[in-house]
Amino acid sequence: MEGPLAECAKGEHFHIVTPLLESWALSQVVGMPVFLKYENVQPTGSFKIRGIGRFCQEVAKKGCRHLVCSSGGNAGIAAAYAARKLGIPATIVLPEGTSLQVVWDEANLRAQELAKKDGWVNIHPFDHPLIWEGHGSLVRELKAVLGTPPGALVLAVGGGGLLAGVSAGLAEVGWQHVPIIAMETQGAHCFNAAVKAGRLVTLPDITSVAKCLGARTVAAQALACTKEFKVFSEVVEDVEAVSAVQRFLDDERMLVEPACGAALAAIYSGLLGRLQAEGRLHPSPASVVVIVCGGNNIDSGELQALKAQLGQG
Ligand code: PLV
Repeated sequence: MEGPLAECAKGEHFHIVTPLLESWALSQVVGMPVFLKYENVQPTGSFKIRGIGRFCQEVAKKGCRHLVCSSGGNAGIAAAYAARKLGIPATIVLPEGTSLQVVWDEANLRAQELAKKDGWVNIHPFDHPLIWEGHGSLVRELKAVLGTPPGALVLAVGGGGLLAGVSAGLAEVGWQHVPIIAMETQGAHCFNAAVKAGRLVTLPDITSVAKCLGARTVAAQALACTKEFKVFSEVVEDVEAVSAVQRFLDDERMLVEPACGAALAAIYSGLLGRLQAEGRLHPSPASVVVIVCGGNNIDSGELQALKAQLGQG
Protein backbone atom coordinates (compact mmCIF):
# COMPACT_ATOMS: atom_id res chain seq x y z
CA MET A 1 0.00 0.00 0.00
CA GLU A 2 1.26 3.46 -0.90
CA GLY A 3 0.28 7.10 -0.48
CA PRO A 4 -2.45 8.47 1.77
CA LEU A 5 -4.03 5.08 2.52
CA ALA A 6 -0.73 3.81 3.85
CA GLU A 7 -0.21 7.00 5.87
CA CYS A 8 -3.60 6.52 7.47
CA ALA A 9 -3.06 2.81 8.11
CA LYS A 10 0.12 3.66 9.97
CA GLY A 11 -1.93 6.03 12.10
CA GLU A 12 0.21 9.00 11.16
CA HIS A 13 -2.64 11.45 11.00
CA PHE A 14 -6.06 12.04 12.49
CA HIS A 15 -8.14 12.39 9.34
CA ILE A 16 -9.46 9.53 7.27
CA VAL A 17 -9.24 8.99 3.51
CA THR A 18 -12.74 10.06 2.54
CA PRO A 19 -14.87 8.51 -0.21
CA LEU A 20 -15.00 10.10 -3.64
CA LEU A 21 -18.28 9.10 -5.27
CA GLU A 22 -19.89 10.02 -8.54
CA SER A 23 -23.33 11.49 -7.96
CA TRP A 24 -25.91 10.47 -10.50
CA ALA A 25 -28.36 13.16 -9.37
CA LEU A 26 -25.89 16.05 -9.46
CA SER A 27 -24.41 14.83 -12.74
CA GLN A 28 -27.93 15.00 -14.22
CA VAL A 29 -28.29 18.59 -13.04
CA VAL A 30 -25.19 19.83 -14.89
CA GLY A 31 -24.94 17.27 -17.69
CA MET A 32 -21.40 16.16 -16.79
CA PRO A 33 -19.97 13.71 -14.26
CA VAL A 34 -19.94 15.25 -10.78
CA PHE A 35 -17.75 13.61 -8.13
CA LEU A 36 -18.31 14.37 -4.47
CA LYS A 37 -15.46 14.35 -1.98
CA TYR A 38 -17.25 13.50 1.25
CA GLU A 39 -15.33 15.46 3.88
CA ASN A 40 -18.46 15.58 6.03
CA VAL A 41 -17.73 11.97 7.04
CA GLN A 42 -14.42 12.89 8.67
CA PRO A 43 -14.39 11.96 12.38
CA THR A 44 -15.00 15.63 13.25
CA GLY A 45 -17.62 16.20 10.56
CA SER A 46 -15.52 18.46 8.32
CA PHE A 47 -12.27 18.73 6.35
CA LYS A 48 -10.81 20.90 9.13
CA ILE A 49 -9.24 17.92 10.91
CA ARG A 50 -6.79 17.54 8.01
CA GLY A 51 -5.05 20.88 8.54
CA ILE A 52 -5.70 21.34 12.24
CA GLY A 53 -4.62 17.76 12.93
CA ARG A 54 -1.39 18.40 11.01
CA PHE A 55 -0.78 21.65 12.92
CA CYS A 56 -1.44 20.08 16.32
CA GLN A 57 0.81 17.08 15.66
CA GLU A 58 3.64 19.36 14.66
CA VAL A 59 3.39 21.71 17.65
CA ALA A 60 3.01 18.70 19.97
CA LYS A 61 6.32 17.33 18.64
CA LYS A 62 7.88 20.69 19.48
CA GLY A 63 6.72 20.51 23.09
CA CYS A 64 3.31 22.21 23.12
CA ARG A 65 1.54 21.37 26.39
CA HIS A 66 -1.80 23.13 25.92
CA LEU A 67 -3.77 23.97 22.76
CA VAL A 68 -6.02 27.01 22.42
CA CYS A 69 -8.52 27.71 19.66
CA SER A 70 -11.00 30.56 19.35
CA SER A 71 -13.36 28.87 16.87
CA GLY A 72 -16.67 27.56 18.14
CA GLY A 73 -17.17 26.01 14.70
CA ASN A 74 -15.52 23.18 12.83
CA ALA A 75 -11.99 24.37 13.56
CA GLY A 76 -12.71 24.23 17.31
CA ILE A 77 -14.18 20.73 17.02
CA ALA A 78 -11.11 19.58 15.08
CA ALA A 79 -8.78 21.20 17.64
CA ALA A 80 -10.54 19.47 20.55
CA TYR A 81 -10.41 16.11 18.73
CA ALA A 82 -6.71 16.43 17.85
CA ALA A 83 -5.86 17.49 21.41
CA ARG A 84 -7.65 14.47 22.79
CA LYS A 85 -5.81 12.14 20.41
CA LEU A 86 -2.52 13.71 21.43
CA GLY A 87 -3.38 13.61 25.13
CA ILE A 88 -2.87 17.37 25.45
CA PRO A 89 -5.42 19.63 27.19
CA ALA A 90 -7.24 22.13 24.98
CA THR A 91 -9.11 25.35 25.70
CA ILE A 92 -11.72 26.34 23.14
CA VAL A 93 -12.64 29.99 23.66
CA LEU A 94 -16.26 30.56 22.70
CA PRO A 95 -17.89 33.89 22.01
CA GLU A 96 -20.60 34.89 24.45
CA GLY A 97 -23.61 37.06 23.65
CA THR A 98 -25.80 37.71 20.68
CA SER A 99 -23.70 39.40 18.00
CA LEU A 100 -21.58 36.34 17.39
CA GLN A 101 -19.13 37.80 14.92
CA VAL A 102 -18.20 40.89 16.86
CA VAL A 103 -17.49 38.84 19.96
CA TRP A 104 -15.57 36.31 17.84
CA ASP A 105 -12.83 38.92 17.48
CA GLU A 106 -12.82 39.21 21.27
CA ALA A 107 -12.61 35.42 21.64
CA ASN A 108 -9.69 35.45 19.23
CA LEU A 109 -7.88 38.12 21.25
CA ARG A 110 -8.55 36.16 24.42
CA ALA A 111 -7.11 33.01 22.79
CA GLN A 112 -4.00 34.91 21.71
CA GLU A 113 -3.66 36.24 25.25
CA LEU A 114 -3.95 32.72 26.74
CA ALA A 115 -1.40 31.34 24.28
CA LYS A 116 1.26 33.63 25.75
CA LYS A 117 1.52 31.19 28.65
CA ASP A 118 4.52 28.90 28.56
CA GLY A 119 3.86 25.77 26.50
CA TRP A 120 0.47 27.02 25.24
CA VAL A 121 -0.13 27.32 21.48
CA ASN A 122 -2.96 29.13 19.71
CA ILE A 123 -4.45 27.41 16.65
CA HIS A 124 -5.63 29.78 13.96
CA PRO A 125 -8.70 28.35 12.22
CA PHE A 126 -7.33 28.90 8.69
CA ASP A 127 -4.21 31.05 8.44
CA HIS A 128 -1.12 28.87 8.86
CA PRO A 129 1.16 26.97 6.39
CA LEU A 130 0.83 23.72 8.37
CA ILE A 131 -2.95 23.95 8.09
CA TRP A 132 -2.70 24.42 4.31
CA GLU A 133 -0.28 21.50 4.10
CA GLY A 134 -2.75 19.29 5.97
CA HIS A 135 -5.70 20.32 3.78
CA GLY A 136 -3.57 19.56 0.70
CA SER A 137 -3.75 15.83 1.54
CA LEU A 138 -7.25 15.91 0.07
CA VAL A 139 -5.86 16.55 -3.43
CA ARG A 140 -3.45 13.61 -3.17
CA GLU A 141 -6.47 11.41 -2.47
CA LEU A 142 -8.29 12.83 -5.50
CA LYS A 143 -5.32 12.04 -7.70
CA ALA A 144 -5.05 8.51 -6.32
CA VAL A 145 -8.68 7.78 -7.28
CA LEU A 146 -9.28 9.88 -10.39
CA GLY A 147 -5.87 9.54 -12.04
CA THR A 148 -6.65 12.28 -14.53
CA PRO A 149 -7.37 15.87 -13.48
CA PRO A 150 -10.99 17.01 -13.18
CA GLY A 151 -12.29 19.87 -15.35
CA ALA A 152 -12.93 21.96 -12.25
CA LEU A 153 -12.86 21.76 -8.48
CA VAL A 154 -15.57 23.44 -6.43
CA LEU A 155 -14.99 24.48 -2.80
CA ALA A 156 -16.32 26.89 -0.19
CA VAL A 157 -14.23 29.78 1.13
CA GLY A 158 -14.40 31.15 4.66
CA GLY A 159 -10.99 32.44 5.70
CA GLY A 160 -9.39 30.78 2.68
CA GLY A 161 -7.51 27.97 4.42
CA LEU A 162 -9.16 25.28 2.31
CA LEU A 163 -8.50 27.26 -0.87
CA ALA A 164 -4.83 27.80 0.04
CA GLY A 165 -4.40 24.13 0.97
CA VAL A 166 -6.13 22.76 -2.11
CA SER A 167 -4.08 25.08 -4.34
CA ALA A 168 -0.86 23.85 -2.75
CA GLY A 169 -2.08 20.28 -3.17
CA LEU A 170 -2.88 20.85 -6.86
CA ALA A 171 0.62 22.22 -7.47
CA GLU A 172 2.13 19.27 -5.62
CA VAL A 173 0.43 16.68 -7.85
CA GLY A 174 1.00 18.66 -11.07
CA TRP A 175 -2.64 19.72 -11.42
CA GLN A 176 -2.06 23.48 -11.04
CA HIS A 177 -4.03 24.16 -14.26
CA VAL A 178 -7.31 22.81 -12.77
CA PRO A 179 -9.77 25.71 -12.36
CA ILE A 180 -10.98 26.26 -8.79
CA ILE A 181 -14.50 27.59 -8.29
CA ALA A 182 -14.38 29.38 -4.94
CA MET A 183 -17.85 29.78 -3.46
CA GLU A 184 -19.03 32.18 -0.75
CA THR A 185 -22.37 33.48 0.42
CA GLN A 186 -23.34 37.14 0.28
CA GLY A 187 -22.61 38.56 3.72
CA ALA A 188 -19.62 36.22 4.24
CA HIS A 189 -17.84 37.20 1.02
CA CYS A 190 -14.47 38.51 2.23
CA PHE A 191 -12.59 36.61 -0.51
CA ASN A 192 -14.74 38.00 -3.31
CA ALA A 193 -14.42 41.51 -1.88
CA ALA A 194 -10.62 41.11 -1.79
CA VAL A 195 -10.47 39.73 -5.34
CA LYS A 196 -12.52 42.66 -6.63
CA ALA A 197 -10.47 45.24 -4.73
CA GLY A 198 -7.13 43.57 -5.48
CA ARG A 199 -6.21 43.79 -1.78
CA LEU A 200 -7.45 42.39 1.53
CA VAL A 201 -10.80 43.80 2.62
CA THR A 202 -12.34 43.50 6.10
CA LEU A 203 -16.11 43.09 6.07
CA PRO A 204 -17.87 45.22 8.69
CA ASP A 205 -20.02 42.29 9.82
CA ILE A 206 -21.04 38.76 8.86
CA THR A 207 -24.66 38.80 7.82
CA SER A 208 -24.88 35.41 6.06
CA VAL A 209 -26.46 32.37 7.74
CA ALA A 210 -23.37 30.38 6.67
CA LYS A 211 -21.60 31.23 9.92
CA CYS A 212 -18.78 28.78 9.24
CA LEU A 213 -17.79 30.93 6.27
CA GLY A 214 -17.78 33.91 8.60
CA ALA A 215 -14.25 35.26 8.46
CA ARG A 216 -14.24 39.03 8.15
CA THR A 217 -10.87 39.06 6.35
CA VAL A 218 -9.50 36.33 4.12
CA ALA A 219 -5.95 34.98 4.59
CA ALA A 220 -3.42 36.85 2.44
CA GLN A 221 -2.34 33.47 1.05
CA ALA A 222 -5.83 32.90 -0.40
CA LEU A 223 -5.65 36.15 -2.33
CA ALA A 224 -2.12 35.28 -3.47
CA CYS A 225 -3.50 32.00 -4.93
CA THR A 226 -5.43 33.99 -7.51
CA LYS A 227 -2.12 35.07 -9.09
CA GLU A 228 -0.84 31.52 -9.61
CA PHE A 229 -3.99 29.48 -10.07
CA LYS A 230 -7.15 29.80 -12.13
CA VAL A 231 -9.59 30.77 -9.38
CA PHE A 232 -13.16 31.88 -10.09
CA SER A 233 -14.61 33.72 -7.11
CA GLU A 234 -18.40 33.39 -7.00
CA VAL A 235 -21.00 34.54 -4.49
CA VAL A 236 -24.46 33.05 -3.94
CA GLU A 237 -27.34 34.27 -1.80
CA ASP A 238 -28.14 32.51 1.49
CA VAL A 239 -31.36 31.30 -0.09
CA GLU A 240 -29.39 29.46 -2.81
CA ALA A 241 -27.03 27.88 -0.24
CA VAL A 242 -29.89 26.69 1.97
CA SER A 243 -31.96 25.37 -0.91
CA ALA A 244 -28.84 23.50 -2.07
CA VAL A 245 -28.68 21.92 1.41
CA GLN A 246 -32.31 20.79 1.06
CA ARG A 247 -31.86 19.47 -2.49
CA PHE A 248 -28.68 17.63 -1.52
CA LEU A 249 -30.51 16.00 1.38
CA ASP A 250 -33.19 14.78 -1.03
CA ASP A 251 -30.69 13.75 -3.74
CA GLU A 252 -27.96 12.12 -1.66
CA ARG A 253 -29.60 11.69 1.77
CA MET A 254 -26.83 13.66 3.42
CA LEU A 255 -27.51 16.68 5.63
CA VAL A 256 -24.76 19.29 5.29
CA GLU A 257 -24.41 22.80 6.67
CA PRO A 258 -25.03 26.06 4.78
CA ALA A 259 -21.27 26.63 4.34
CA CYS A 260 -21.26 23.44 2.30
CA GLY A 261 -24.51 24.45 0.60
CA ALA A 262 -22.57 27.40 -0.83
CA ALA A 263 -20.32 24.95 -2.71
CA LEU A 264 -23.23 22.73 -3.79
CA ALA A 265 -25.07 25.80 -5.08
CA ALA A 266 -22.46 25.96 -7.88
CA ILE A 267 -24.16 22.84 -9.22
CA TYR A 268 -27.80 23.53 -8.32
CA SER A 269 -27.92 27.23 -9.19
CA GLY A 270 -26.75 26.81 -12.78
CA LEU A 271 -23.44 28.59 -12.14
CA LEU A 272 -21.33 25.92 -13.88
CA GLY A 273 -23.48 26.24 -16.99
CA ARG A 274 -23.03 30.02 -16.93
CA LEU A 275 -19.24 29.72 -16.64
CA GLN A 276 -19.27 27.35 -19.63
CA ALA A 277 -21.52 29.64 -21.66
CA GLU A 278 -19.15 32.53 -20.92
CA GLY A 279 -16.24 30.41 -22.20
CA ARG A 280 -14.53 30.50 -18.82
CA LEU A 281 -14.87 26.76 -18.26
CA HIS A 282 -14.29 23.92 -20.73
CA PRO A 283 -17.59 23.16 -22.57
CA SER A 284 -17.41 19.44 -21.79
CA PRO A 285 -15.03 18.79 -18.92
CA ALA A 286 -14.26 15.17 -18.07
CA SER A 287 -15.62 15.71 -14.58
CA VAL A 288 -16.20 18.21 -11.81
CA VAL A 289 -15.26 17.59 -8.17
CA VAL A 290 -17.20 19.24 -5.36
CA ILE A 291 -15.73 19.22 -1.86
CA VAL A 292 -18.55 18.39 0.54
CA CYS A 293 -16.81 20.30 3.30
CA GLY A 294 -18.92 19.75 6.40
CA GLY A 295 -22.07 18.54 8.05
CA ASN A 296 -21.98 19.94 11.59
CA ASN A 297 -23.99 22.95 12.79
CA ILE A 298 -27.17 21.57 11.27
CA ASP A 299 -30.04 19.23 12.07
CA SER A 300 -33.56 18.84 10.70
CA GLY A 301 -34.94 21.53 13.03
CA GLU A 302 -32.19 23.99 12.14
CA LEU A 303 -32.79 23.42 8.42
CA GLN A 304 -36.51 24.14 8.88
CA ALA A 305 -35.69 27.28 10.88
CA LEU A 306 -33.27 28.51 8.19
CA LYS A 307 -35.83 27.91 5.45
CA ALA A 308 -38.50 29.75 7.44
CA GLN A 309 -36.10 32.64 8.10
CA LEU A 310 -35.32 32.90 4.38
CA GLY A 311 -38.96 32.60 3.32
CA GLN A 312 -38.56 29.10 1.88
CA GLY A 313 -40.49 27.35 4.62
N1 PLV B 1 -14.87 27.15 9.20
C1 PLV B 1 -13.92 27.67 10.16
C2 PLV B 1 -13.54 29.08 9.94
O1 PLV B 1 -14.60 29.94 10.01
C3 PLV B 1 -14.31 27.32 11.58
O2 PLV B 1 -13.78 27.90 12.49
O3 PLV B 1 -15.10 26.42 11.74
N2 PLV B 1 -16.76 24.72 5.14
C4 PLV B 1 -16.90 24.46 6.43
C5 PLV B 1 -17.88 23.42 6.85
C6 PLV B 1 -16.15 25.18 7.40
O4 PLV B 1 -16.27 24.92 8.69
C7 PLV B 1 -15.25 26.17 6.94
C8 PLV B 1 -14.42 26.96 7.90
C9 PLV B 1 -15.14 26.40 5.55
C10 PLV B 1 -15.90 25.64 4.69
C11 PLV B 1 -14.19 27.39 4.98
O5 PLV B 1 -12.87 27.06 5.20
P1 PLV B 1 -11.74 28.14 5.26
O6 PLV B 1 -11.98 29.01 6.44
O7 PLV B 1 -10.50 27.35 5.33
O8 PLV B 1 -11.87 28.92 3.98
C12 PLV B 1 -14.28 31.27 9.63
